[in-house]
Amino acid sequence: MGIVFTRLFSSLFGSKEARILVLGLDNAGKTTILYRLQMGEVVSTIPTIGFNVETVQYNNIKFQVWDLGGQTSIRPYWRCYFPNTQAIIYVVDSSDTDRLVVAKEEFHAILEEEELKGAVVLIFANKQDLLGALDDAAVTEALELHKIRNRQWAIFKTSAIKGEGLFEGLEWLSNTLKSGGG
Ligand SMILES: Nc1nc2c(ncn2[C@@H]2O[C@H](COP(=O)(O)OP(=O)(O)OP(=O)(O)O)[C@@H](O)[C@H]2O)c(=O)[nH]1
Ligand SMILES: [Mg+2]
Repeated sequence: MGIVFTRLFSSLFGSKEARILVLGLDNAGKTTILYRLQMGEVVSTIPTIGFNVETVQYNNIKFQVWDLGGQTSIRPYWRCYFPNTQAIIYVVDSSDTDRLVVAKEEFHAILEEEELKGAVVLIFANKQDLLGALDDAAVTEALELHKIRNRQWAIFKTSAIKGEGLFEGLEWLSNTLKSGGG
């Protein structure tokens, strides 16, 4: 009843809510991205043990953004957050070429998850400001994004430090979610 009412209310007033998970290996820049989106500032971060959650309003969508810790030992807990997720933002450190294989494996494991079947996927090729960072085409190749089936996805080059590319990604996400994806 509560949910039905909320949906009706949202559709009348044109605003929508979306639950977004931000995933990726440790040090990818997830927490930096969350606070850049939420406050428009670079905050100094420490590795996340557990999660941060903030609301980001954009384009008439209220994004509830869950930023989960990416260390190897805490990745198994990601799945506790999977139910009712409309979108995944998968963050890659584009300069960490040694770990792109691990990033790819974790990414494809996420895509296999039954509970995330309907979620749209936005990939951020982050840390573009660093020398030697791979561009979006190279990250697409490394993550084998061409293997994605039956799902809406997009990749954007970002620098959380410079604040570049993040809102372009949110723009895509809001348009995709409005048109029924997720
Ligand atoms: N140069 C550069 N550094 C970045 C960028 N984004 C994040 N960082 C830095 O990368 C480090 C890790 O960033 P976090 O946001 O804490 O990474 P995380 O993905 O949340 O890591 P976990 O919480 O351990 O999963 C910090 O020193 C950030 O300042 C970026 O776009 N460019
Ligand atoms: Mg973090």
